[in-house]
Amino acid sequence: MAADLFETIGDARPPRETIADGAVLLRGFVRPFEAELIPALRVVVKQAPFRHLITPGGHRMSVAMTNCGSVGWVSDPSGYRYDPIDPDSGQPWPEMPEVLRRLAADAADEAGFSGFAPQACLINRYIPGAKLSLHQDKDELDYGAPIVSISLGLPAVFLFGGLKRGDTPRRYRLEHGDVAVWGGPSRLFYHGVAPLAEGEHSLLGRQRINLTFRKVR
Ligand code: MD3
Ligand code: FE
Repeated sequence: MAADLFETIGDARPPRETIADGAVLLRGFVRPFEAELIPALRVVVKQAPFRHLITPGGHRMSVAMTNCGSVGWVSDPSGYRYDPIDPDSGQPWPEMPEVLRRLAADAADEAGFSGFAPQACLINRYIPGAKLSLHQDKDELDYGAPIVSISLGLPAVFLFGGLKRGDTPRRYRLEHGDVAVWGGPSRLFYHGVAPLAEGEHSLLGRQRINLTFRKVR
């Protein structure tokens, strides 16, 4: 019987799992495309290198960031914003590679959000010890659109809370190739990433890369 397939094989990672209303995990969704994805990322990062942003509170983030697309997310002591210009280069952010745009739209479609057309792709780089504290993503104007995230490289523990900062987060392990789509009621849930464990990934080495695709306006 089809419903028994995972138990029979003993696979604890079903390919599609709804973890909250509007939040869907698509495990391994981009694995078949890693050979196109990683070179496309290298092109972006060469043009707009990773940097450690400063929060409005004056703290240097342990996660290093860059962007591609027509706008990019930036933080500095004056606040958070989406900016069409990379403040480090004074130039527009690199274009969003077609393979990324397509995979994000396909993943959104698979999760029930058709026609997803993101303007921004925020690229986060974690080395062992780096973490992302619990936060909400609310710098976008359209909460009706989902956020699509792609995880590459070392695995991480993703913390998924609720609408209130105090809601105890659930923990999910995100591995290389996993995609998550966060829309509907879960769009404004608090979330974060636990400090990255030490490790070495066969393609990406001692790091985890996370891409988040956002419809900003
Ligand atoms: C749940 N990034 O860049 S991606 C971020 O792994 C961010 O680097 C994390 O949170 C990372 O803002 C998590 C998964 C994610 C992204 C957006 C969400 C989960 C979300 C928005 C609402 C709820
Ligand atoms: Fe976030």
